Amino acid sequence: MRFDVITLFPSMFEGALSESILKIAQEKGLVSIHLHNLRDHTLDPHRKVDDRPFGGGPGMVLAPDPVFRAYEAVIEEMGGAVGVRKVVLSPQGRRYDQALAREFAREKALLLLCGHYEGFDERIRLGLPFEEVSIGDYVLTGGEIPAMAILDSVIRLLPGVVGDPASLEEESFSAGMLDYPHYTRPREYRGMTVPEVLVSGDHAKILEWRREQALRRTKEMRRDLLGPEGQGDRDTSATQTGDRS
Ligand code: 9D3
Repeated sequence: MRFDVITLFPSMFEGALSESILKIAQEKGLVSIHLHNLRDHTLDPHRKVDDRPFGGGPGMVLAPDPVFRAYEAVIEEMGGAVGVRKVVLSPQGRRYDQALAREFAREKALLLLCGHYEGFDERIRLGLPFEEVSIGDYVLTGGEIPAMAILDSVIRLLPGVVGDPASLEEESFSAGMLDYPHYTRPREYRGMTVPEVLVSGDHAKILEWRREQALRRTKEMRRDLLGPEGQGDRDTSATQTGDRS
């Protein structure tokens, strides 16, 4: 899959892309990631990309011309707009979630546009075919970190990227639930012991325990994930958090 990112800060991506899974996915040739500096698409001799808002007010607005030019140049480099999902990172956007990550992972290519200002000139929204996506209701300084979150979550879903396909399978099986508790050696640590069932060798029992623990945690921390059916009776006695052995 091909990923293109238009940003004022391409170097913000370099660390994230040169480590771990994202690095290996590129080395394996499963993905290619192309960073484009918005400033390279200005005609202005001062390479200016923003300006003061008409009507007054705080902050600067991303001007339309650099964005239209960058969009046209990048789409041309990508061999045309067909099969390219075009996403602008914006606080006003549709909330990003795992379902949207799976949707993006089915595309041939993804073009991400990052802003780093109070806002985009409205003509960008009106004249270019981007869908707006937000990663949640908190204020960041720009779209770069959201774009990295999208790159990471989409790339790990691509076939061959995550070493053991069983982990993706287990993930889709347990979708909409929090994870069960994990333990590794030693069997006792600072007075806290590993639950007996996990070392029992009884795989049916282990499966049952994990399912029950995942449900308990989900009810405790994220009732919303269980949907309207899970909203009913609220059992507060089940709290296990912080308990020792
Ligand atoms: C005062 C109005 N603010 C909108 C909520 C202005 C504003 C704040 C932050 C305008 C741009 C930004 C920069 N943020 C993003 O570009 C952004 C973002 C975010 O801040 N949170 C979650 N997802 C995203 S996607 C892009």
